[in-house]
Amino acid sequence: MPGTTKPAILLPAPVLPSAMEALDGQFTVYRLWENPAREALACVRGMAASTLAGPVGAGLFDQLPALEIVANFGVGYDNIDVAAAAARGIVVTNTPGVLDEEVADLTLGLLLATLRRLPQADAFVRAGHWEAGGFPLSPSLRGRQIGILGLGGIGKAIARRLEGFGVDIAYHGRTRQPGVAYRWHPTPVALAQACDVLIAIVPGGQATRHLVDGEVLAALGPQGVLINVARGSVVDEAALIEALQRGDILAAGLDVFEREPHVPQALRAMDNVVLLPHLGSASELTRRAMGALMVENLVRWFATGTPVTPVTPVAETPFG
Ligand code: NAP
Ligand code: 8YV
Repeated sequence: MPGTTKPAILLPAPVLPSAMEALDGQFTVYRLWENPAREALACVRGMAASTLAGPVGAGLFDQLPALEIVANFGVGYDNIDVAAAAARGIVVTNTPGVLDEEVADLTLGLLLATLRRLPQADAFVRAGHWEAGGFPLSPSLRGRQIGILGLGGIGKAIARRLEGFGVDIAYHGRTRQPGVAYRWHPTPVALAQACDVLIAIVPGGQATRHLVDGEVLAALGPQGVLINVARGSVVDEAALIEALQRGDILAAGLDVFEREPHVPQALRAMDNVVLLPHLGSASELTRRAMGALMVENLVRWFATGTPVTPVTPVAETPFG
């Protein structure tokens, strides 16, 4: 909503220093961890959220009667109850696009690391085992059929890279996309049946919870590799552990987990998985770009009433 005084915003948790600096320059910033007074919260009109800061929903909205906008640090916004926000006329924004290439780079790195067993090979050299003999031959990317579960901004950036690797690409989304040459499969199971690498890059939330379940993993088959760079909630982690233990699939590369930062001991003990601590967008360059877009959404909202990248409709008459 346009205004002349410095709007008050709330930070539930610390953000990137560059974003913090920008926010401090533009707004009166209340830091939740410094326990601001209830009267201060009553005048909060904006909020900077992130998956790292915990869920944002009705409970918090009830304490912030003047809230107009929640600007998320991240393209995924399953940390925010968008229905509760919309019901109150609160706009939610995210950071799409600026991280597509970075997350796609990481995904290809994770795929190759998983197939060619790069972390295991690194550990082998460090442990001095090379002196005693060569590292065992690995599985290969050659000749594989890749299934992308969620051919959105990031999925397409992954597919562009995979084209350069000369592998077959197919995808599943709720609808077949016009003008896309890759083969579409109507269900995750059908995609998994047609592929031996499945890359999950759909949004998180209830609609995609356990989209990759035991049935999908069984369909992927004993040479199958699962790469999850979406959200932990998208994969049934217990079913995945069983599938890996039974040899229903060959290996997995996981950037995200159901209860981050907790990673089940069963996964940590396995030799056929590569585990990353949610690194998809985590380069200095890309995190700065995400922070700048998050701040720009807040700035534009308060200056013009039109944020840059809203995920919920902007109300005609903003709340507050
Ligand atoms: P996007 O452009 O919105 O693309 C999402 C894709 O998922 C769309 O193609 C959509 O196709 C498909 N989809 C949505 N709901 C689906 C459902 N219920 N079943 C099947 N397909 C569904 O999003 P994006 O920018 O590519 O990001 C995707 C997600 O990646 C984010 O939401 C986030 O959770 C995750 N992510 C992870 C990291 C990381 O660090 N690991 C970094 C960035 C993003 P249809 O609409 O046709 O179904
Ligand atoms: C970040 C992400 O890890 O954009 C997303 O959806 O998962 C990642 O880029 C996350 O946003 C950090 O809060």
